[in-house]
Amino acid sequence: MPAEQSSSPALENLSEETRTFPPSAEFAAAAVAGADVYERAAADRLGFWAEQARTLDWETPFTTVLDDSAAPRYGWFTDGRLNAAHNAVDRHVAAGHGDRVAILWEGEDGESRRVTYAELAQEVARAANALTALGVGTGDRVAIYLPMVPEAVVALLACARIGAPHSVVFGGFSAEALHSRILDAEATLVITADGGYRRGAASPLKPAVDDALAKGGTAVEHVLVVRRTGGEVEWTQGRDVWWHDVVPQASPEHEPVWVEAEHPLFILYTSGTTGKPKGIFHTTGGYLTQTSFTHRAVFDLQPETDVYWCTADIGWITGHSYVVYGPLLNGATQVIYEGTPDTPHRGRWWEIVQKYGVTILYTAPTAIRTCMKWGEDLPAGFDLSTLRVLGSVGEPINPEAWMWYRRVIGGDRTPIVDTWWQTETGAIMISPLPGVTAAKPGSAQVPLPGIVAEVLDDAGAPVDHGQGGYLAITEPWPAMLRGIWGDEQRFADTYWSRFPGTYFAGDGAKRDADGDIWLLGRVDDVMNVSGHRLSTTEIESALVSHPWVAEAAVVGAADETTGQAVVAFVILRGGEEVVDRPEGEDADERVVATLRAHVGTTIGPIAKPRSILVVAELPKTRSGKIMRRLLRDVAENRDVGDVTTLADSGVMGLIQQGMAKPS
Ligand code: 6R9
Repeated sequence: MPAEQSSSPALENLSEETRTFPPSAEFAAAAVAGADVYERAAADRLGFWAEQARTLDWETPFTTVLDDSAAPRYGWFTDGRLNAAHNAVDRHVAAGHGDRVAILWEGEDGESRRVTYAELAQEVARAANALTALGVGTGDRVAIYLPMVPEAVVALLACARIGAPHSVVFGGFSAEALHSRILDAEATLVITADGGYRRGAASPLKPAVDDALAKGGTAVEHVLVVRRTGGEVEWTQGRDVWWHDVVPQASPEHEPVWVEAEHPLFILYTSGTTGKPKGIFHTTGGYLTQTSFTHRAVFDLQPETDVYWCTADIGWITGHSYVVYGPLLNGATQVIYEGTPDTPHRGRWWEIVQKYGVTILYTAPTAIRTCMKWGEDLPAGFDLSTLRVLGSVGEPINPEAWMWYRRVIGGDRTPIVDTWWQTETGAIMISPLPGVTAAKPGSAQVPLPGIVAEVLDDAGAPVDHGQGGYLAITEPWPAMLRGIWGDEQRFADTYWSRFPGTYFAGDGAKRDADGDIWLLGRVDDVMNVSGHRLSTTEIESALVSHPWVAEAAVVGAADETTGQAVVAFVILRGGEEVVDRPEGEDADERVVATLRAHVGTTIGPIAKPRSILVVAELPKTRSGKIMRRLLRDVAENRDVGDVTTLADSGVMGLIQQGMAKPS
């Protein structure tokens, strides 16, 4: 098993976990996923996916299910044609559900809006016409940099409606990160807002777009700006256009552009093991098939009665698949909340659950652990009795957090689905099914029907029960990534070379005595902070880009709340050429504050290290490789293990003394 896994939070409880929670008879009897679903999928896997695909509307029905002639660039439902926005919205209006509420939007400042499917259909059609008028054609890329407002959903669907792949950039990313993503995707339009509300204040977004475009080199012709906060914005005549000046005026009639199933739907950038983020790209037919099926089956969705709430931002894959596409494809009613959980008070989420009668809640372990820290009195002050299914995503959920979630939020009655998947997989892959699976705290348990996953040893052989190894997906699946935008070789190298012909996810995993799968965290240099993927290399590059820094090493250290936290070790430059560096008593502290801020502006606030330690040397092997394993030991206050491979074994002593200093 990879050495990296020793610090995984899930490991500690692994051996003892024997608690299981079988579904109640009542829940099981009404469950959306019937008890025979695994059997049916196993008996005819491709037939099962074809059946799921046929729950969508196809302008041209498909006859091919899987095309593996160009593996690993697999194709699904290749000769069919469809449109994502038509399936997510218009179809429900045509079926007589136009009055059903699609979005219950809650602004952080207390403003709220309700959008029905009929209204959403009109908005999307108008926005699609407006995009076309701004020169966006089928196949052109559109960058989206928006807060969590209904227009974000409209923007994604308007792009999908005209077959223009969207590339959403999380609003917490910096101008520099936005610039590199706009360049890589060669986007011609950016959709943004003046700002959004976060932590009780208006937080501007438009200046980052202005700064990104000022860096030059982009193909952007227009910036479409939603007014949310009413804050002052700089305006570039001829380039910038207000949303409210062009969308409401556009015609609500729009014929969707029917695209081939393999037409690109979106690009979404995610951290890889090198500094350069990867543009993961997804296509239409397979992605929609699996997001709609999983959203239905994993959350036991009853569209007529459920009120669903996924707390993810649209800037992440969870927001794409389980705020935009999955729920809307299924005609669900969902809550979208703009702000932070502690504004204006720490009970805000539970107040929202009570206000809207939320029945299904999907969130991340880091949020659950934060609520645990705030205490159970807070949720106890609200009526949470409508909740009937709870979901978790983004990182391993330790059994204690799982138990707390079930007991305090779920009233000791709700099933919990711990869903494992990735930006690359597009949709949920491993998860219990509520009403079918007896849940086990801390384990994602079993591949979904139609998915084939294995835990492999170093040689690529499946491990025995009770053993650990690497998680691999051994058969293609409909929502799989189709590549890394503009870099076919990196696609092949990153995912298909560790075990030739098999998808390697980058996660360590273990099978327990029952054969259930436990996820153990990344085995590469990718950290998982509050469920967000960050690359050690990318943050190291950001630190080294500061003129005071000579060298940097970054590790993900276990953190009670955020899962992992970024801890950086830096060596400062010496010599005369270093200007403006603080000196004297608290020099290190001031250096650290400057460097943290620098990472914030280079990548985004989420990447700011929890701590930065100024050191004289870094532990290196004789071949010059930084030994991050040792730094992680230090960051996690563990005894440093074997240091014999170090070029200079005295280095660790010095670093540990530095760490012990009060900061
Ligand atoms: C959906 C999403 C993917 C990485 C993945 C893994 C970790 C996600 C998990 C989980 C344990 C779960 N991960 N879900 N680990 N249990 N239920 O988070 O996508 O941002 O691409 O991250 O997150 O390490 O490889 P993404």
